[in-house]
Amino acid sequence: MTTDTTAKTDRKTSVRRPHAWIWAALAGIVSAAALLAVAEALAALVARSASPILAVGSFIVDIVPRPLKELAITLFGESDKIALLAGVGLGAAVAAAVAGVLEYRFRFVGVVLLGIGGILATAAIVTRTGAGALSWLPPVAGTIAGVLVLMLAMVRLRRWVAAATAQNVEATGTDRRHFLLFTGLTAVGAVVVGVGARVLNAATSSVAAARDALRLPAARSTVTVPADANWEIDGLSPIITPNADFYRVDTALSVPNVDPTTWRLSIEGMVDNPIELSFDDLVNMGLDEYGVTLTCVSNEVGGDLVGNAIWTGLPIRDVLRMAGVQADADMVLSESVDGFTASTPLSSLTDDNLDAIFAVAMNGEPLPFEHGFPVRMVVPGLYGYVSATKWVTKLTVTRFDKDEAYWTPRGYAAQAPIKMSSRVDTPKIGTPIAAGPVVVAGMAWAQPIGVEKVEVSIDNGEWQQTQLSTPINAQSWVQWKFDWTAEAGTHYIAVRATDAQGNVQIQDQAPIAPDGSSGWQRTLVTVS
Ligand SMILES: Nc1nc2c(c(=O)[nH]1)N[C@H]1C(S)=C(S)[C@@H](COP(=O)(O)O)O[C@H]1N2
Ligand SMILES: [Mo]
Repeated sequence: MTTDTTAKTDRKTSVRRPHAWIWAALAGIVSAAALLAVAEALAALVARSASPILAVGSFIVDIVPRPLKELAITLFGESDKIALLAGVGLGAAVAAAVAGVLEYRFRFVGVVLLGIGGILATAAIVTRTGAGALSWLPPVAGTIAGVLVLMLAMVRLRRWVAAATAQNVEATGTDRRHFLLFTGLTAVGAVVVGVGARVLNAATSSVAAARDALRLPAARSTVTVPADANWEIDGLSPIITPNADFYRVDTALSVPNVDPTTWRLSIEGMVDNPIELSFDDLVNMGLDEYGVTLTCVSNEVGGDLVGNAIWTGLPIRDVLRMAGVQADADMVLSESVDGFTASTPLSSLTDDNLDAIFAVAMNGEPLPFEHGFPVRMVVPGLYGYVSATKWVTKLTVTRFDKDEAYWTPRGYAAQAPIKMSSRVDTPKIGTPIAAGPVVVAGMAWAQPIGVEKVEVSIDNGEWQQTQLSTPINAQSWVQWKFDWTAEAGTHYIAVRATDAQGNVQIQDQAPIAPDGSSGWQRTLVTVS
């Protein structure tokens, strides 16, 4: 009975003090959310590319050292971009929480921190290639909004704490409500406005309509895919990679939106007459089809960063000829709208026997946005990072000793021909197979020479010839298959290719950096 009374009295006179630090951290996060939401909303209205999260993410993409980038790709694979954006978001949330706590403890310190964050985001936005004249506006307005939210939230939090400290029951309740209502409504508003603006920004791109409406002149010549170029074998890659399955590798966090009606290609540098071409100028030079296998330098032996397509386009040498290339040039630096650059040997672009092209269509449809709409380069025999510039807008004719491309200072070779390779597609490692007849099959490529033969070796036994599908051309990969009688147990299947000049695929294992992986794939299969 006595204890009960005491408890009742206690409840009446003691007001619980809020966990001020937690609420301050939350206020910090809500302020950052307000900052981003206002910036996204203004970006959607006045400067589409001025998104703070994307700009900071892109800035990080450009500065992270190679080992970290490789680790990210190993860990997250093709989701590396989403992982990066999530990381940027998490980092921003933690920093904002710290700013909130500091603001509560030391007035204005959090505000200054938030302001610095806003200035950094503004810097990341205005320094990006293609930033418009108004691109500073969204992050600056966002920062002002964020600072206001933080200060207003702090006023309410301090009132709540003061009322609780004074043990004023009524005031504590009111002030708590005011704080929670303010931060809660701001948080909900920020999420609705921010997400809405980003979705709107992405969905209202008029470029999608422009791509749908695009009518390309018919190709003057087409690539004939031989009847037995493609075997349909379970697990074996098709000889033509559908666009939807084609690997994608680039540094772009948001896919560039390039309107073909305003797109221009300029040819400058060591040329007699610098020229500028519109999309119509380019396609009216005449289009033809070319079958070319594209390969990424980041492809490990046995990996899938490789694909084959029929590209519609025109030779780059025809455009270079119009500009008149000067004699002592030896490199072409191609640049995309988002600032990515590739250094391609001039000779690879001017060779009459090698069709380096500006491509405008991929497997019969205008280039997908992810693959470079409206125009990209495709150069047979060179890794993508030194040749296959997507969203290309500028070629600078120059010299290797004068200019360097995006990946060169980041640990990759300035020149990088594709290394011949072969891989096993089926059976897949880890998939148990039944004893008896088994079709072992895969892909091999040796651009631009062509694959002559592919051999397999079972359990380190002698090399045995496989059958090749009829090649589309020397620039395209081929399928190979081998009829194997599998006995129960675990087995190693090794594969190697030989090109039409008699060169055997390099056996020495090399990592992807600096100029592409090498080695013979050896896959382990379990037969039961
Ligand atoms: N603008 C731009 N073009 C680019 C890149 C890039 O990061 N930006 N990456 C290159 C690399 S490394 C490769 S392997 C190919 C991949 O082309 P895909 O994504 O169409 O397969 O594009 C090349 N072109
Ligand atoms: Mo690549």
